[in-house]
Amino acid sequence: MDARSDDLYPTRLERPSQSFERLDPVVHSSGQDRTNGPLSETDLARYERDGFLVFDRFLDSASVRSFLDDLRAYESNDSVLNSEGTITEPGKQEIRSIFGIHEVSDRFDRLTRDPEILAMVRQLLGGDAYIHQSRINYKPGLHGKGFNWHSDFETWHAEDGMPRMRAVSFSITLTDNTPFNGPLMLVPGSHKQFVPCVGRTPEDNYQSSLKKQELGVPGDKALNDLIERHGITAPTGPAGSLIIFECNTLHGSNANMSPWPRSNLFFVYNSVENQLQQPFCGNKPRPDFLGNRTQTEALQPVSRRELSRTG
Ligand code: 6CS
Ligand code: FE
Repeated sequence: MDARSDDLYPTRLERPSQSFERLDPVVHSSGQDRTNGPLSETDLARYERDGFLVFDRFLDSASVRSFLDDLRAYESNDSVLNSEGTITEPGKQEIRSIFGIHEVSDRFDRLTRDPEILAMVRQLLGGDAYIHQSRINYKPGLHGKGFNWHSDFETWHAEDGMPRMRAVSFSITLTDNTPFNGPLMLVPGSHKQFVPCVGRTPEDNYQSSLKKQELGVPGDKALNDLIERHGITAPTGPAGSLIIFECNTLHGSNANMSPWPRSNLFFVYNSVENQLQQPFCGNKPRPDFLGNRTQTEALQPVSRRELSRTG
């Protein structure tokens, strides 16, 4: 397939290709827009350097408990269990992920429009944003499988047509993340390199990749080079912690061999100026629950009153 002239990050190639420096800024705001928000200049400089930030105890334990109660309810909710956005572990019935969770849960929808979170998003993306994708990764005890090393942007560029690196993931841990239950692992500084991946993307790749990702996984040499140079960080901490990671930061996680689940919420903000185009891999667009193309208006913060509403 000939590369498109508008494709700045060619990937899913027939043969290996050198990684190269990203063509987009990490923090897209400047001047007043950069300083005017909850993230300090130290936070922003650390995010630019590492490609992620970690804040313990972002959500209080009562809010975490409400989300966990919702999760437990979903496990016996047939319409959720039978939804296309609900992915089970390979060969098992345990839930691996529920995508589009901000459309299933009011509580979650309100969280995506939390005024403090949206103010951070404005500082990082340099303006208005919408939800590109949301999910809960359950990673149940003893049976939760891992996620191979990958850059989310590589997938969202190839399979969703996301043109530039101007998106960010917010992940909130709903269970303690320990060294034993498969915590998220990130390679600090890896966001600065785009690593083209090899392999043509089959149609409907997502029907297998969400269970076990084979494509969009960098080659061993690239992984070795990046991890030898930058190391691996696995933020562990109490439930309610917030991990903010840039769309191109290399990450993955091990299987959960402990009896304790590692359930995290993820919601991805994309700049309204970075709307999805035709997938660069040449396939038809993925469903909306993976790459939202229909509700792309700028998110407005919820009122404090609405935030405090329980239920
Ligand atoms: O394909 C995707 O969009 C999903 N896959 C992974 C492994 N991370 C990002 C996202 O949830
Ligand atoms: Fe990912």
